Amino acid sequence: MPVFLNSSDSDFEAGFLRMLLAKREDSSDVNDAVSAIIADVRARGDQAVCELTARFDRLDLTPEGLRFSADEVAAEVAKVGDEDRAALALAAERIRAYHTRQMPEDASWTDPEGAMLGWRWSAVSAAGLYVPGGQAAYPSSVLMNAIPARVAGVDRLVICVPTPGGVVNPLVLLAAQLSGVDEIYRIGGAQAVAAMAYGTQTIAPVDKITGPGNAYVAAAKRQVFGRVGIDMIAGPSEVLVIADGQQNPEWLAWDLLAQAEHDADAQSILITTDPAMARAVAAEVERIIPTLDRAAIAGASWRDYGTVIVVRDLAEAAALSNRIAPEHLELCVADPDALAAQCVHAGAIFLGAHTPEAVGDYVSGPNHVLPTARSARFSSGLSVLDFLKRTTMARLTPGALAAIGPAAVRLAASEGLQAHGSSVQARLGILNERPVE
Ligand code: HSO
Ligand code: ZN
Repeated sequence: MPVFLNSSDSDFEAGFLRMLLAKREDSSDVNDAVSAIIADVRARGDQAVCELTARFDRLDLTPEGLRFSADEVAAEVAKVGDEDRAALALAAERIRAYHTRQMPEDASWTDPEGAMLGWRWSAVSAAGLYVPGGQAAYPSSVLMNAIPARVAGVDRLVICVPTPGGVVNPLVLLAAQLSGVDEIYRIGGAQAVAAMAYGTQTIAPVDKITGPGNAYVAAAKRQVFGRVGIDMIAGPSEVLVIADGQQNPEWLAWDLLAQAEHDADAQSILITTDPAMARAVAAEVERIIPTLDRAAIAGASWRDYGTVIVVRDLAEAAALSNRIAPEHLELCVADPDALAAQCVHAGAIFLGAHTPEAVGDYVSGPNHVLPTARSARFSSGLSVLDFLKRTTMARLTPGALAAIGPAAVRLAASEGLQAHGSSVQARLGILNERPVE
């Protein structure tokens, strides 16, 4: 049974906290197995990667066969029908347009002392994208990871996708092609993460690794962090739908189930000001579940983590939403803009009854890699910024050095760092011999 709460009940806070703090992921400890795999790939390179791929993916590869050749990619991509191709192309175009707008600007200015100051953005040189195999291989996620990297200006973009038993998803390869990926390797698991982080004889190392994966991939990303950058470690997906009494209950039920069908650990929450709406949506959810292809998954998610909360007004809904800090927030109310202004901790907000979250998963343009497990309190979804870094810049004129240098000399003395002081003082001494312009 999903949880039903009413904010007017005296035990509401206890029930809400139980829901909020429930742990949805059993964190299986795979750290030791993963460090052994990483050590093996570091020591033996391609040979280790090939052996691990034979063991875990039942696929015998030679080092030369690790990478998809251009002909192999072309042959797979040719299997994609026109409608799928057009849909993926539309998605790619919209995601590219959105992320292009995200590019930050360099800055520089001259302050009153004459110091030119600023910063400059530049892309990481090489990025590696992990794509899960099998059922979790989402072509849309390839676009969502690869396009921001390309837009940011990454020179070399690599994908690793396991192909258990040799089975490939042609749409994944098409998505890679549409995003401008340079190299695609048919490897997965911790061994793929290790190969991208440390490099092998045939796979050059990258600087940043992004993308979702199972417990082994997540543990491997954590372990190679520092050697390379990583994006977030994503947990099970969540949606919070806030609705007034004027919504179509069936639409809202579909929205809740769109999240639930991802994963038995996914969580769908409805907050509404109208008790009748709460009952109607819950009834629709129960009616639809048995009809779903993924009835078992969606049913388990709804049963274990589904939550329906009735509140007195939308201000209360916003306050609860800020405590939940949902990955996805749908505002199905008459004035979504006014409500959005109050909802400050959310990965992505979907405004109004005609903006289902599913449209954001694919084609609206913003990224669908978003902070889960309440991490929207302090972090954001994937963006071009994840593939950029900022270098600060300063250039002083002699006059500027004369104006601010003495304070540096003073601070260097107080920290007992003689050469620091002298490197400034030496310049100031020469300046003092002739008038500063
Ligand atoms: N809702 C998922 C992303 C996704 N949905 C991919 C469908 N395909 C996490 O934001
Ligand atoms: Zn989704």
